[in-house]
Amino acid sequence: MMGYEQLWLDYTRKASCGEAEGIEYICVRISDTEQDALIQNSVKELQDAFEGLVGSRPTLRRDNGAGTGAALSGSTGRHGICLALREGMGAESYHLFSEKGDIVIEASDSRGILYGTFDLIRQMKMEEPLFTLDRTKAPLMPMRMLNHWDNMDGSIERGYSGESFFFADHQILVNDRTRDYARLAASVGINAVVINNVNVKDAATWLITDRYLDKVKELSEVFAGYGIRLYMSLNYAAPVELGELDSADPLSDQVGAWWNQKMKTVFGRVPNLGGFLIKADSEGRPGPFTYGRTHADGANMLARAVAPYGGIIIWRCFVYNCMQDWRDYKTDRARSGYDNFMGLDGSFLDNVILQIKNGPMDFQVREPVHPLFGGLTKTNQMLEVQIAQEYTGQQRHLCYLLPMFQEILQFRTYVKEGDDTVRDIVSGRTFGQHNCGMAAVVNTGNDENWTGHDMAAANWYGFGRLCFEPELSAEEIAREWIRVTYGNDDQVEEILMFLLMSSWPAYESYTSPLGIGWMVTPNNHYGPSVDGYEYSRWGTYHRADHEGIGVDRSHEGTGYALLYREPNASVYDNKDKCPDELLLFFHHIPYTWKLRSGKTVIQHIYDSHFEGVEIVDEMAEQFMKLQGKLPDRAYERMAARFREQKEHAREWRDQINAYFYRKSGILDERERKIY
Ligand code: GCV
Repeated sequence: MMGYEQLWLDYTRKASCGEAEGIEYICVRISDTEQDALIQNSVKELQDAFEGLVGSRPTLRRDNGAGTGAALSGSTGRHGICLALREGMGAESYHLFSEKGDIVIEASDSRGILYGTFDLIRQMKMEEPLFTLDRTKAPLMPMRMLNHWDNMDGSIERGYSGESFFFADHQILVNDRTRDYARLAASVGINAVVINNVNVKDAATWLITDRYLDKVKELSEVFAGYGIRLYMSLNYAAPVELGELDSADPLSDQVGAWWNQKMKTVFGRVPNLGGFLIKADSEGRPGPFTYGRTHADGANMLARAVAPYGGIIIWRCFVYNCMQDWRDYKTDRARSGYDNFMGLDGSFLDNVILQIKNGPMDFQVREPVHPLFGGLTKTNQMLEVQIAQEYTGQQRHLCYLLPMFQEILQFRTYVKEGDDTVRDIVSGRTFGQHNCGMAAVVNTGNDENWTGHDMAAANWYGFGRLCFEPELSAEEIAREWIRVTYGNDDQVEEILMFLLMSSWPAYESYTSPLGIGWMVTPNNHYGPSVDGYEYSRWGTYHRADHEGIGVDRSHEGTGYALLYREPNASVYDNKDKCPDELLLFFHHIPYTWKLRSGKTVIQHIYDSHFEGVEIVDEMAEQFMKLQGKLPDRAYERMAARFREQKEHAREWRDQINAYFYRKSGILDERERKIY
C-alpha cells in the first residue's frame, strides 16, 4: 500500500499549548464503553493527539458510575479530560467546557462525544486556550455525506488524485487507510459515505450479493466506529442484470418482492448500512422510464424494501435528455431536472430523499441555484455539490469552493416568508424535514496527499465543516484548515488565505465568462475548447455567433427563468436586472451590450481573462515565499501545480480571447495581445 499523509490530523508537529501539558488523564464516565467503538476511538484519538502534540499520553481512567461532570481533579489537583453522557442534548451535539480543573466533553450520544473530541483537538492544534472553552455545537444538517465515484477496478470517475482506496481489482479494501479516511471524515463531521460510483455497472452491481457482503460489512463496521453510515450506489436494473428476473418494472409485484427479499438479505448481513443512492434514467443508466413508470414509482418501490431496516433511498435529480440536436432551441437541459421532478412533489415516501445538484447543468464554475430548491415543498431534499474539481481545474488548479457553496446556501428561494434559503431547506428548517442535508462528490484518491493538490484538501475539510456549522464563513473555515494543517505561523496563514480566497474568482475570470460555462475539452473536461461541446448531443451550448453570445432562457426563449419563484423569476428573466455573472446563462446578448460594470460584454471577456492570469501570477509569486515554511514535499508538489496553473491559465485566456475577437471583430480597447 502507498504511504500517505495525515492531513489535518497530523500529530507529529508539536503544538505550543501550555494548558494541555498539565492534562494527565482521560476520565470516561460512560457505562458500557467496551461496547462502544465511538467512545473507544475518541479516547484513542485524544491519547494519540496528546502524545504527538504535547509529548505525553494521558492515561485512561474508567469511572462508570452515573452522573456527569469530572470532579476528579478537585481531590487530586491534577487535570484531565472527562467524557460524559448527558440526556437532553440534541442528537450528535456536544458541550465542551471546563469544570473543577478538568475539560469536559458532554453529549447525549457517542457521536457527539466524538465530534467534541475532534473539536478539542482542533483547538489544541490552533493553540487556543482550552480551560476557558465553553461551547455547545450541534450539526445543522442531519445528513453530511460524501459521494465517491469509485469503480471496483480501482479507477475513479472524475478522480484527480490517484486510484480508489476502497476498491482494487474488483475487491473491497479494508485496511489502515480506510480507518484513517474514516477518522479524517468524522473529524469534520461527516456521518454518511457512499462508497461506489453512481454509474453502477459490472462488478459494482454485485455489491449487494454474497460475493461482497462480508467485506461491505467489515467496511461498514470501521465506518460505524467513527459515526459514519455506509451507503452504496445501486443499479436500478439489478434484478435483470444479476440474471434473476427479466424486468425491473417498479409496479410489478414480482420485482417488488425481489427487492424486498434482497434488502432483507443485505440488511441482515450489513446491519449498519444506511441505504442506497440511485442514478436512474440518466446518461445511459437504467430506470423506471423503460417501463413507462415515474421516478416516484421507482424510488418508492426501493424505499418500501429498505424501510423495515430504517434504510434511506437517495434518488438523484440529475436526469436529462442527452440526445439533443444543437439546432433545437426549445429543449433546454437546464429545465430537465425541474420538469422531471416537480410534478412528483409530494409523491415520494418519507424515507426517500431527492438529491439535487447545486445548479441545473453540471457543476460549472458559475450556475444559478437549481430551481427545484424552492420549487419542491413536500419532498425531502439534499443538495449535491462537487468537490472533485471536474470543471474547476481538476485539482491541478487551485479552486477553493467554499465561497461558492456559501453563496448557494444563502440563496433565497422565496418559498416562504422567512427560512427560505437553500440552507434552511436542506437543514430541515423550512419544511420541518429530518431526512435532508448535503452531499459532496469527493476529491480523494490514494495519492500520498489524498487530494492531488495539497490545497484541495481545504475543500474536503471545508465541506464537512460547512455542513456541521454553516454559519462559519468561507474565510473562517479556510483559516481553520490552514492552522490545523500547517500550524500557526502568521505568514503561512496570510499567504495561504490569500491563495484560497482568490482562487475561485480567479478561475472564473480566466475560464468561462458571465455564467456561460462549458467551454471545456469534451470528455475529460480539462482545459479550454470553446466549441468543444457546441455541436454535440449533451445540450451544453453557448450559442455564440458574430453578434453575440448566450442562451435565451427568458420567457421568449426556453422559459427556464420562469421556473423560479418571484422575485427571482423576474430578475433572471430581464436582461436589465439579471446579475452580470449569470447574464449569458439566461440571455443571448450582443457583444456591445453594456454590463452593470459599465463595460461591454466583449471588453469584459477580454479584461477578465487578462486579469485572471494576473491574479494567478500573483498567487504563484506569493506561494513561492513559503519555501522553507511548509513541509518540503508538500511545497514541491504545490509549486509544481502553481507552475502548471500559470501556464494553463494563459492557454485559457488566449483561446477564449482569440475566439471572441475573431467572432466579434471587435478590438480590445487596451490593445493587448490577442492571438
Ligand atoms: C458520474 C457529469 C459527469 C459524469 C457523472 C455525471 C453524474 O456528467 O461528467 O462523469 O457521472 O455528471 O453526476 O452522474
